[in-house]
Amino acid sequence: MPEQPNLDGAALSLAVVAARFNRAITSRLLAGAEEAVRRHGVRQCDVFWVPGSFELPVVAKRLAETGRYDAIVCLGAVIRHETDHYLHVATQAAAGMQRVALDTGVPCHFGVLTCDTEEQALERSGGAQGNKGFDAVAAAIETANLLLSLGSG
Ligand code: INI
Repeated sequence: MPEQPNLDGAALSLAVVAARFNRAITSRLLAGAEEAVRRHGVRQCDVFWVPGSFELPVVAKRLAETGRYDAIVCLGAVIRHETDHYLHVATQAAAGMQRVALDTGVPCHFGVLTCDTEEQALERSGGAQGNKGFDAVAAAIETANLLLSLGSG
């Protein structure tokens, strides 16, 4: 297998699921994701919104089961507050996405920021630290192309 990633999206259909919670951040992640879709020539990309990051896996699972998508990208922003609520949201979102991928065979990507402060989240959604939405779409394209090249399991 070549070491260089295949980032050609021409054959791929993606779904992006975005959380409305902390929308000021997640809309920036979505802008980054859409930029990656354009830059890599993804054939089709549908966007869906859910209330918060906790709801990302259940919708990702349903989308994966439709058979219409080569990969799912989940976008969210979990920011630490006074209680440990955020910890449960982040942990369950991550575990749920990995479960979607392993249970369905459709890669499901973790474009969810887990930050201490809104400033850190801004830096990672189009600021000094790049855009994790863009990165998640690039990872989705590479993984989907690799899985396609391996054939059905
Ligand atoms: N959802 C997020 O996406 N980010 C958060 O930081 C967050 N915090 O901290 O509460 C959050 N909570 C909502 C959660 O995702 C669910 O929508 C809610 O619990 C209803 O199921």
